[in-house]
Amino acid sequence: MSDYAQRVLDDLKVRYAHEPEFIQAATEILTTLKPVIDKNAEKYEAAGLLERFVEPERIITFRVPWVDDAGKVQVNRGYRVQFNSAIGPYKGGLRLHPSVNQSILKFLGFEQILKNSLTGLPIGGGKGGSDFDPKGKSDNEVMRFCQSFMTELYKYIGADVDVPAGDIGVGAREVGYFYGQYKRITNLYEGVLTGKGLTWGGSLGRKQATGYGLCYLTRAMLEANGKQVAGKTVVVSGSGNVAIYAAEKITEMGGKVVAMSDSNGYIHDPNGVNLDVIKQIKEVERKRIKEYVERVDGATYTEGCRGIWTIPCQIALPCATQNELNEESAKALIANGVEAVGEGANMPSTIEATEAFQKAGVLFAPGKAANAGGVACSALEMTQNSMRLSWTMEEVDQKLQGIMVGIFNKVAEAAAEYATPGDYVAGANIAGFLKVADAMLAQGAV
Ligand code: NDP
Ligand code: 2IT
Repeated sequence: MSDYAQRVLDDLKVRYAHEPEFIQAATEILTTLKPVIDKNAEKYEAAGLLERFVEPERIITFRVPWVDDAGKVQVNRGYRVQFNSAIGPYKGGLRLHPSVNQSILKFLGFEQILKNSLTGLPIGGGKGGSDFDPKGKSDNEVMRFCQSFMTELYKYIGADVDVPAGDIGVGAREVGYFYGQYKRITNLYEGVLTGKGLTWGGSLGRKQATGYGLCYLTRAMLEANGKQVAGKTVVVSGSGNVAIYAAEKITEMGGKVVAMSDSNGYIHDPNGVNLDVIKQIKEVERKRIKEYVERVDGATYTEGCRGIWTIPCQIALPCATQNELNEESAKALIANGVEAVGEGANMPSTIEATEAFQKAGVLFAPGKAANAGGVACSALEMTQNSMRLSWTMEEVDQKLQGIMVGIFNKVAEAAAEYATPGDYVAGANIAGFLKVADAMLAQGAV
């Protein structure tokens, strides 16, 4: 690694030793940026560019009190990490999951800066959320939590300031409650959130965009390497928003999805997963994936998530959460002949797993490139809100396909120019970084 990047990373590791996910993301990013940092070391160092790049512009943390159905007051912690606004207003999702803390939101916000840059659209990087667990809560409890969360967050966001969206635990229902409360407090009907419902400013295609985009990019990667999706066996982890629409599109492309999971376990259906059943269980009934085997003959359920990676497949699409795929899982996939990995989740592969894939010659599309379709479509929603019109599904999908293929090309070119051809991890970090670095330098020491 360049001396400059190494020093910044060493310093970061001491200062934020208690933030392992953030350090993991920063280590991967700073290590792979070496060629561009070496090339511009003097200029970057004089401008304190990396020291600024790794430090969020602002972190807001706040108390979220809400009343449960029994009349008791509960308290959660709320956060918004406004990481970088060099190329546009802060943009990124809100996560509701008991594991949420500052380290996880800083890693997600940091990744988001580069991801948003790769889309080619004018959006900066941010992320937020709370350690609130929506599981097992009534609709009214979720609404009261969301209203309380927004009663604090509204002060810091706006259509041209910071535009949150969904992530784990936040879908159309939660975005609706957030939006209603924002509008009520500010009296503004503006595109302050994306992933809105179709009757109140949402974009067609946003629900599908992350999963579909993942498949468009994975297909582009396969084709650039003389391979194809059709006829391949596919394993998709997770069964949430990203996983469901990744499974839908990859099936449409001729792949056969044989396994999906949730945080309790995974189902294996050698006949090909029936997505209508998955959607009914997960989107409509909000139940556990093990229900699937009660409804579909020939499928089996196994407790625990990691075992899903022992199922033979040629395409693996991890779409659940960070670090869900470790070195042991990577080795199992490689031994079973995996050809391509497309990360639908953010940082689902550990650094060791990523290295194992790359060493074995597996085509590997990192999350910040592969799952950028969601935020790209969010930016299209922002555009439609500003123009006060809505595009058709076909228009949005066309644009999404163009953006994903464009991202793959940018990433492949940056890999070939600065790193190693086919190293899409380095390519994504470098291509994303150069645009942000340029903007930061032009805007002075801010
Ligand atoms: P959802 O909440 O819709 O689904 C999450 C899925 O992952 C569920 O199946 C969930 O299982 C599983 N999961 C969550 N946490 C864990 C865990 N700790 N261990 C095992 N499984 C877990 O979220 P999304 O589909 O929106 O998000 C999935 C991933 O994609 C995340 O990494 C997110 O950051 C990323 N992403 C999302 C985008 C979007 O537009 N929504 C855009 C880009 C990336 P269970 O139901 O049991 O909790
Ligand atoms: O990780 C992500 O890119 C998202 N959760 C989507 C963010 C967005 O603003 O649409």
